Amino acid sequence: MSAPTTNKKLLDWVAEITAMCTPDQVVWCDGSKEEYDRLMGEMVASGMAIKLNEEKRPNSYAFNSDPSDVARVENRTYIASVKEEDAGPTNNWIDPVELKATMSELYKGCMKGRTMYVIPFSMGPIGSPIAKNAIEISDSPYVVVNMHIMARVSTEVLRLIEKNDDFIPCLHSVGAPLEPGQEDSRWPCAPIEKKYIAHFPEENLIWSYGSGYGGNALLGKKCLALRIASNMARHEGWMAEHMLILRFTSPEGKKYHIAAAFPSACGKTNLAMLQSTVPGWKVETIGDDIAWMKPGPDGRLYAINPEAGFFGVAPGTSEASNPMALASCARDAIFTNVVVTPDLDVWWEDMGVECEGGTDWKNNPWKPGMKDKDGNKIKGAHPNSRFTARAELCPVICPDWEDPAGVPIDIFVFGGKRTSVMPLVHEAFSFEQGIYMGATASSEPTAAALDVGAKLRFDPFAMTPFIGYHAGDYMQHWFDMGETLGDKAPRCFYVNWFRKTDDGKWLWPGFGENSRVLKWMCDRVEGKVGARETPIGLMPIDGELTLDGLDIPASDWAELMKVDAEAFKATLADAKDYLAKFGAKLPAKMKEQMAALEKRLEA
Ligand code: GTP
Ligand code: SPV
Ligand code: MN
Repeated sequence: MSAPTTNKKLLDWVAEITAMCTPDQVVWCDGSKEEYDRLMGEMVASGMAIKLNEEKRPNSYAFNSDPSDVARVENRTYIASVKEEDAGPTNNWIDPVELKATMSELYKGCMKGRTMYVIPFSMGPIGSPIAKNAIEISDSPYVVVNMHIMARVSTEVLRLIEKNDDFIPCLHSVGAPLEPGQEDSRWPCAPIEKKYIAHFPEENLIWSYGSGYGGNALLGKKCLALRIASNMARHEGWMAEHMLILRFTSPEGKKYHIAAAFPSACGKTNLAMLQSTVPGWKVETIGDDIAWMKPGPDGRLYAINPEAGFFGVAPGTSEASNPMALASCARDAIFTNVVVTPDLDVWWEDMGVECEGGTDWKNNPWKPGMKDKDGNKIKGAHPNSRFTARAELCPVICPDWEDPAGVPIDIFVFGGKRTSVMPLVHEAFSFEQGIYMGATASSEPTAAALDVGAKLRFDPFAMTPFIGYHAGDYMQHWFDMGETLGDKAPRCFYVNWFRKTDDGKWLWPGFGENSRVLKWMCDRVEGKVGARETPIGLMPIDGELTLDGLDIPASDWAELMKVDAEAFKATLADAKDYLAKFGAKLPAKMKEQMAALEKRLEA
């Protein structure tokens, strides 16, 4: 196939990778429906994909990954900056020369027996000033079809590269060469010790080896749009954040734009599409995972969603919890690691419908209630099973979601999953205290990464696994952005939807009911409601966060609104320990905020 570009830089790079990886053939992708259908057809024929029931789930497919390759691998993810200190204490680091040598050895001949796809894509609307052009080279057809949905794959991108000679190179291989005659596995990948998700920030270069799953392999997402972009953003005066973006419109038609940072599998997709239970208020989705934000001509902060689809957590997604996500994957969708039912539809735990059984994510016959030999229930879908859905199919997608100018952010929300201590909502006294809240956010572990341990972890701005440089410099960048924005900076809040009673029940109904909390935030912005001062921040005055129609016992509400000074003193001590490893890079303003909080907790 002749190359559809004359750009020397691109041709040289593709030639270099071809020589290193020695694929059987090279295919330049164009992002067309024909290409999508052809690859899906090939994957159905090879047994990698299952075509779902055309009547129930038009144009949709299911995949099962290898049981070892089911989520991001943070222990195998590297920021290979030239200087170790530039990667900082939250990232794994290997000298870039050494890492390239190691990985080049692995890449040598790694695409033998496979096709190498060259995927031109844009993060952000093609050609818009904030968008980034990139090329992913991958030997996984599964990656190609997912990129079709998650990014803007198009030959238009090649034309732009032709003009401006600028693209971000992203190299990916599943790391499973095929000998002549060797039968391929359903989900080729390499063992964990050979997996590397590598970033070379000085070169804006991404090299990923050995995994075919999610953020490890769809390189536009976490690798480019967060790790590489966060590093570019810091030098260029903007922000790349792990945030959903939504528009919340009042009955009077006033629009508020909210960006919220919660760690992986802590509720971004759900909040981004929530069905408001506050009469007259409605949510429209702009993005569910990543926000790129830049000060606009009026001095406010404008956000775009660089992605084109949702790579959403399947389990727990139901008509009751997130009907808009279900509608988004009603057709044209890809499902990974869910149950496939005998009538060729999909199912997962807490989908809210009965399932008689089917084939589980490990490709075994499965029935609900089945137990393993130790008596533990066998899940049909993996906890990190995902749907890949086109954003434009979301019934509440905001009409302005692709506006290259973005939307002006009024409110930042930080949070995490805490079953104890952290109240339902509190507001920062100032933007700088808001930064402190974001920087010391903590969360209990989820299934979105394989290897984060079982304990509560600090997860600044939900960005721990995604900051492409030193986390101390990253915090300083937040303070610098605060200075730039001045009194136009968004108001900052901290929420926790995940408080539990001692016997393990949710204290707060969550999901659509979270709109009550968003409404309170907007009322605060408008100065319509007051607030109660507590040592940690400003909290709702009883009766001003509407609970009409909810059946929440007064004792539960008191628990949700409680500020336990002793518990917060303990958290502060933990935060101090955690931040100590930032050394001289810990911003002075963080220390000021810590001292002020300590004083308020003592008073
Ligand atoms: P990533 O895609 O990994 O970044 O995750 P995310 O932050 O988008 O998380 P998502 O919205 O997919 O939610 C993850 C899990 O949290 C799902 O199982 C949801 O059902 C559950 N969840 C989301 N919102 C709420 C809530 O308000 N209350 C409770 N109890 N659970 C929630
Ligand atoms: C996350 O883990 O935050 C995700 C899923 O959004 S992945 O694309 O695998 O990173
Ligand atoms: Mn995410």
